[in-house]
Amino acid sequence: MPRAGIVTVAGAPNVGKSTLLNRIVGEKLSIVSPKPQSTRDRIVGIRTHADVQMILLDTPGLLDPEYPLHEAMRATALAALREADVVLHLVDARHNEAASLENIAGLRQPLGAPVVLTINKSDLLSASERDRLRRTRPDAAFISALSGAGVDELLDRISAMLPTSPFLYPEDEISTQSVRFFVGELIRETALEQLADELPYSLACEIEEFRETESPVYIRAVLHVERESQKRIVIGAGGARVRDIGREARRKVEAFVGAPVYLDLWVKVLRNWRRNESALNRFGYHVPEERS
Ligand SMILES: Nc1nc2c(ncn2[C@@H]2O[C@H](COP(=O)(O)OP(=O)(O)OP(=O)(O)O)[C@@H](O)[C@H]2O)c(=O)[nH]1
Ligand SMILES: [Mg+2]
Repeated sequence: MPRAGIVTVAGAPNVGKSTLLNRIVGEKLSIVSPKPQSTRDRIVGIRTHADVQMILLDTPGLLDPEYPLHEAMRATALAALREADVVLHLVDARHNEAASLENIAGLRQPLGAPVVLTINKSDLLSASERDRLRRTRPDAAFISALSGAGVDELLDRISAMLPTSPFLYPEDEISTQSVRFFVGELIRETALEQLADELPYSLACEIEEFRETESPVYIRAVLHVERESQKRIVIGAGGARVRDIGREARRKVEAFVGAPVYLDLWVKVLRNWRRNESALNRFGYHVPEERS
């Protein structure tokens, strides 16, 4: 009998959740950044292998909300936890995290799904540190999402935990999100790479137009920032920085859509959008009515 189900990857910011989703699906779907809070949405990745189909949900890192965007991110992560058949609680091998996922997520009730503690970035430990951690956490999975070490064993383990079920999606499907969504994420990722530390939280990318049937594919995108001073930084002297971001983002988008692309990239100020519910909704970030 085939197996199929939802595997939600959750944990603190920056522990490697998105890197793991990309590794498991075998495609660069979810954006990755050395800066925390890069993922803001639930990202769906599908892996069909032999008679097992996993629907992986990458989630925003769990943190105490400081403003409405954080509330939306947290609600998204909690909803993905509620949907899960299996939860991977990802932690960074270098952090001494004893807290349960229920604690980190501030859940009042235990999770319905089984939780596999997954210790990532184990490539950054020495052999002796790894052995010591293995002894203290005998039931944890040890992996490196970056190198792939331990990931096959982890997949075997979670496959056996999924319910018997027919496949939920066609075998060649790798996500349920639109190309347009991923294009916006790739542009935001590129901007994160090229900008200084104070900016990442203030960036949002909106795709205003996407003409897929044209050659080159025409995409008009806007990078929104929160203040005029940030706009000046993103544009750079004589427009140099936004041109660099656009050039690099176009390269990534072309690889993703498999066609030449004309990327028309703009920078605009949407004052304090992270705290503005209608702006958040416009970008697809939904603040829960009832705050948990
Ligand atoms: N050395 C090492 N680095 C890793 C590993 N996995 C992820 N990283 C790095 O850790 C950083 C964060 O990775 P992400 O995948 O963006 O982490 P995340 O948990 O999705 O982060 P948020 O979405 O911001 O919560 C990036 O610089 C990755 O390259 C790993 O196994 N080993
Ligand atoms: Mg992420």
